[in-house]
Order: sequence, then C-alpha cells, then structure tokens
Amino acid sequence: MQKLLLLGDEAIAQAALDAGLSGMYAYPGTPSTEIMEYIQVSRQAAADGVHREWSSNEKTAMEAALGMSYAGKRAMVAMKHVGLNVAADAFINSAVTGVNGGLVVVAADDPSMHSSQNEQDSRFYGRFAMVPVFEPRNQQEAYDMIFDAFALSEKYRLPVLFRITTRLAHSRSAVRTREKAGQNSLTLPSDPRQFVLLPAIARKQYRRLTGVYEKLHDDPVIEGNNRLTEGRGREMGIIACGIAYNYLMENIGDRSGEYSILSVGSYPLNRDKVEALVARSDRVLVLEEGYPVIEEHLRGLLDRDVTVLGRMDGTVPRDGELNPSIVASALGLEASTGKDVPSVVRQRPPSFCKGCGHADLYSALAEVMTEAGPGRVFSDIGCYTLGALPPYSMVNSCVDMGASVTMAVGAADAGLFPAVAVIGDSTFTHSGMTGLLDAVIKDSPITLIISDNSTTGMTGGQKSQATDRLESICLGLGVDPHHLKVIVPLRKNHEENKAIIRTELYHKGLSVILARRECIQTASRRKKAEAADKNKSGK
Ligand SMILES: Cc1ncc(C[n+]2csc(CCOP(=O)(O)OP(=O)(O)O)c2C)c(N)n1
Repeated sequence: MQKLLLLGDEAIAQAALDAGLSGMYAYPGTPSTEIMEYIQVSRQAAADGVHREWSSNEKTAMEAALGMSYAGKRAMVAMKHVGLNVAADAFINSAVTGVNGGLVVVAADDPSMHSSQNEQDSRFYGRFAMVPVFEPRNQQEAYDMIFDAFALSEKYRLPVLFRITTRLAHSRSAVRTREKAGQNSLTLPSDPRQFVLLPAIARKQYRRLTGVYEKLHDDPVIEGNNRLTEGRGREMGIIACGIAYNYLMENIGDRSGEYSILSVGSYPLNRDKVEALVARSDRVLVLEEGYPVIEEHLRGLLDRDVTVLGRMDGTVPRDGELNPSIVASALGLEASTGKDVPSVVRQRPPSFCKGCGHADLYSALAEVMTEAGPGRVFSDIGCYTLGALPPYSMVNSCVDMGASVTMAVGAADAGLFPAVAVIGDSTFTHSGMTGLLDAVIKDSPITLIISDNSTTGMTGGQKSQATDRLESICLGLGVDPHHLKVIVPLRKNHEENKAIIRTELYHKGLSVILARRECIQTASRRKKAEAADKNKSGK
C-alpha cells in the first residue's frame, strides 16, 4: 500500500490493476486517454501480463472487453463520452447478456466541450442500459469505487458504467492504494446461452435485467454512495452529484450543518433518501455536471410539492461545466474563490504546428478548391479540422468520426461535383473504412484524402492502427489502383501535389489520395528517443 499523487484517470487505472484487471481496452479521447496510457507504461501491468493494446474504435474496445469478461476475467474499457455513442450497440446489449468476469466501462464526459463536439451526459446511457453508474467525487473515491464497481459487476453479472468529467480526470491528488488482488482464472459462463441474444433468449435476459435493475436501488453499495446528511435549516436542501459535491463543500464546508445535503456518488438514485431530503426542505437545489438528469427526474411531469432549482430554471447555467463560483451564486453566496488568477499565457486561436503536413496539404487543396468553388470539403475530427480556421477556412463539415467520407458520398448522390472528404489516418481506421466501402460499391464521384501523419495526433500521439496499412486497406476494400495516389505534403511538392489533386478531383468516380508525412511532434519525440537509445548503447 502506498500514497501516490495521481490524476483521476491514473487513479482509475491503478485501481483497476490493483483490483485484478486482466484486459484494458480503449480508443484515445480526451479526457479519458491517460487511463490506457498509464496502464501501457505500468510495470505492474507488464509483470501481470495485462492486455493493453489500443483498439481501432470504442465499439471494438467494448466488444473485446466483453469477450474478456465472457472468459471470466476482469476487463475495463475507457472512452470519451462520444465514444460511448460508437460503442452503444455493444454496451446496451452487454447489459442484456450480462457479464461473467467483472466489466467496468469508463466514460469521461467533457462538459463545456474543452475538446469535444458536444457535452452529452453519460449518466443517460447508464439508465438507458439499466446498469449501475458510479460517479466519484474525487480522486481517492475514483480509486476506491473501481473496487466496488468490479465487485458489483460480478455480484449482479452486469457491466458497470463509471462516469467521470474533465476536471476530475485531469487534476491530481494524493491517493492511498490498497493491497493488490489476483486476477480471476479462465472460467466459461455457467449458462452457455447467456451471451446468445436470439430473441427467445434475449427476452429472458431482458426480463432478468429489469428485475436486477429494480434491486440495484437498494443495494448497500449504491445506497451507501447516496449520502444524506440532515441539516438544521429547511429553506434549501441540496443534491450534489459527483465532483459537484466538492464545489459545494468549497463554499459551505464550515457551515454545511445548516443544509440538508444528499451527496450522490452512484446510481440508481436512492428514492428513500431523496424523499427524506425533500421532506425536510422547502426548496431543493440540484448541482450536477452535464445535463439536468436528476433535476428533470425530480420535476417529473407535474412539478409539484417541492420547488426544484437547477439548470432548468436558470439557477445554474443551462450548459457548461460547474465550478465553485457558479455553485456559490446558485446558493446565493458571494463567490469565495473569486480572485482572478493573473494570466501568464496569452490567449491565441488554435493553429497547425509549424511544419505540420496537414497545413501543406491544405495549402495545395485550397488553391485547387478555389477553382472548383465553395462548399465542397467534408472533413472529420482530428488536427486537420483546423483547416476550418483561417488562413484556409475551407472545411465545410466536421460532425462525428468518419462522417467526412459518408457525407461526401451523400452530397455526391445529391449531385455535388466535385466533392472532397478529408480524414486523418486514425479516424479512417476508426470509422472511415466502412464509408469507403460504400463509396467503392457505387463508385461515388468523390475524392477521399487521407491525411496520414502516422499517429493519432489530436489526442497526444498514440499509435495509429493505420500506420503502414493504408494502401493495402484501400486496395482490399476495392479502390481502383489507378486512382489511389500517394503524395508527400511538403512546400517543395506544392505544384506537383496540386496537379495530382486537381486530376483526381475531376475524375468521375472514386479516387483516394494518401497525403503522407509524419506528424512533426511525433517525429521530434521519436528522434529524441532514438538519440537517447544511441547514447545508452554508447554508439
Ligand atoms: C468517437 C470519438 N472518439 C474519439 C475522439 C477523440 N479524437 C478526436 S480526433 C481523434 C483522432 C485523430 O487522429 P487522426 O485522425 O489520425 O488525425 P490527427 O489528429 O493525427 O491529425 C480522436 C481520437 C472523438 N472525437 N470521437
């Protein structure tokens, strides 16, 4: 047992290792990435033979984790909130199959969209799937709750959703660790039909799920994480979920006895405790990161008996993350932490790194697209989305991973010609390949540019599944070899690249251009590592 200084993400990772994890599965996505990164470099994980390779996307990660669980071992899968949309089919159905070895699904939400396309609240998915949800209040709880999550998963044979948000994931605190548990042994499910979701079995399994979900309300662990403290005043009772409880305590720590408070760390919410709080309070303030999940629940359709305050009536802003000042103003207090921190870094808009291959690609593409006319560039999610900003300002869409290819296909179906899709290498193997197959099958008159920097740049340079495989994937999917071109996006190749792009753009069928140049950040890290290796070996 030790005391470690850990990010919330790292606390989760260390806890899973200490709880007997056998397999970790993930696709990078802020703010969840550090969970897998920690496990990948962990000596403990290496010594224990924990599986810890990146997956191609969140769905494949979720399914691999379910397979590990099928075989009786403990598995964890981690993703950012929107990743759960990608994994949703497997996730929702894994609640119906149930699990064998403990299965914990970590979803890291990003309220305020610091690096995301939306601020969806993963707690909805927990309810949707009818599984227990944990929402730790701090890093120590993130560590401790992972043990509970695995135990609960095995007790009820259900996957458990573990919801965190950006501030918890990315801030550090001292965490006391526990004694390490051994891994489960390989054991097949006792019911050989449990995982076979043919309708007759699925109906039975679903009935089991609805029954178990009811029981969860009174489970001692879940109930214990719904902590009610009864205060002296009855003017305002407070429900504070996850990290919001910390913000509340920052404001009223020394006077907390004045309020009745229900601090929520897991779901389903305990009904008796909510009722007890409401009975002692004239008004109830709900503090929750993300959507007004609990608030909407309390208001119900008829909104009677008790006045509910929160995001829906404007007491708390309707969108964006919480902070101690927002909580202070919801309580009608002066913000106690309101001192401005002097700004040491000048705010500046995001831009491509100096020497980025995407930038040289856009320089060439921009000139060709000026000739072709506006509104024809469908892009995707990654560093290359910066082509939407000046000086290029030429990206017309960025919706979800892989949508560049399929939106270009749809627009081409509508008659837009020429049309271009720009996607990164990692995004392509995440969700672009199936769209390309659609384009191959109907020989869509689009030009797909895969801007291949040989890494997953946007999330910090994780390994890309596409590296060294793009040509063979494209050819394997049926792309015409005469219209599969490779260019190197460098200033010196500008005219040549423009000519290739222009020719393929006006081809009345599908063409694919691989624009290949290593990410400047990854290249510099690689060179440093190579130099350090050379020094070590004395060469
Ligand atoms: C469903 C989903 N999963 C993960 C992410 C996080 N994410 C944003 S872009 C990206 C991949 C970027 O890699 P690549 O396509 O190779 O482009 P690069 O950033 O290297 O230019 C990831 C993992 C996301 N936005 N959505």
